[in-house]
Amino acid sequence: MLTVRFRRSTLGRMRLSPKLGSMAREWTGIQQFPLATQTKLLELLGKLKEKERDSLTILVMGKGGVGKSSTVNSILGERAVAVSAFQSDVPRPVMVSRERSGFTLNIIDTPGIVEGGYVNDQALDLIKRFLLNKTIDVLLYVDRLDAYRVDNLDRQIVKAITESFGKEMWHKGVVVLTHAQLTPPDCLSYDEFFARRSEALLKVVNSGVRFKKREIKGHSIPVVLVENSSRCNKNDSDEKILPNGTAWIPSIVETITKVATNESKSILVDQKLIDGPNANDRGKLFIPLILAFQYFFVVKRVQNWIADDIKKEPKSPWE
Ligand SMILES: Nc1nc2c(ncn2[C@@H]2O[C@H](COP(=O)(O)OP(=O)(O)OP(=O)(O)O)[C@@H](O)[C@H]2O)c(=O)[nH]1
Ligand SMILES: [Mg+2]
Repeated sequence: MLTVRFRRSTLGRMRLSPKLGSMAREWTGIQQFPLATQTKLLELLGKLKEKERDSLTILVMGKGGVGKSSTVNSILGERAVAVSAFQSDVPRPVMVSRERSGFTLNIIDTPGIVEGGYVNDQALDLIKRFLLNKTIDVLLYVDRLDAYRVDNLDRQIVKAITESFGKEMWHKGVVVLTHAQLTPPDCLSYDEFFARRSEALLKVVNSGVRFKKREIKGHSIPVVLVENSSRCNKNDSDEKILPNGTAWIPSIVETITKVATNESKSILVDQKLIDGPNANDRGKLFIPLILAFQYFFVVKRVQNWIADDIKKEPKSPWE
């Protein structure tokens, strides 16, 4: 493995990640977690290494302000990316790389692709260019748990992600719901509320991706809960827990490792993928149809008119 060491005082301990050619700082944030969480995370990293995975690249996408950057920071255990309650000034993607015992974790945080009720094509283009030639192992599609409605805009975002990176990206997808420390409305139990919110959102995701029923049955997208607030409740081991008692950091990391190692291939974002399927051949499928249309509606009609004209023409006396 290519290893470049720098003086700790200036850059911290960094390694050159061979896959992405980027610098990875030592993942010190992991030590900020309570011991129980650290143990579970190291166990999961061990499982990945058993499967000969020495790196993971996670792409984080979603609407503006839903908690994408906060989730990145929570998983890393440090304030690696900027969090803001208000729209950031220079929205651009950022990749954070951390290294731990030969394992590199890359997380790509992106700006919200929906602002003011529209899918922001400029933000999407920027993300596409940033991802060029990177391989994505997991897509975290982030939204909030404490939203009671889904609408066409949700479908539009999913459609935009699918059009940019292909349907297969969703086989590497995890739906993440932030603001998970809530008291459900209408006397619903927490688990009931979570189930209903996930069902509604997954329905929109599946229709935005245009998954067929068979595809949904064979491969449902997992939904995980996140509470980024520092006021998140904790268990006896000091781990941040959800209202249903689950320690959510080990839980989201476990889901991420499962999806990263599922039967679907990771997604290489190359120019061909960005241009869309057969960009040059687009429309070729319609050529026979257009020719048939021309034959029956143009050529045939003109021929009939000529035949009619010939019939109508007064016969010459010498015929
Ligand atoms: N209570 C609570 N607040 C959260 C949670 N996640 C994020 N926030 C807050 O929501 C605001 C937006 O969070 P960000 O993490 O910056 O959201 P983002 O999706 O990265 O936003 P953009 O990058 O601007 O699209 C901040 O004020 C966060 O503190 C959460 O799980 N619970
Ligand atoms: Mg952000």
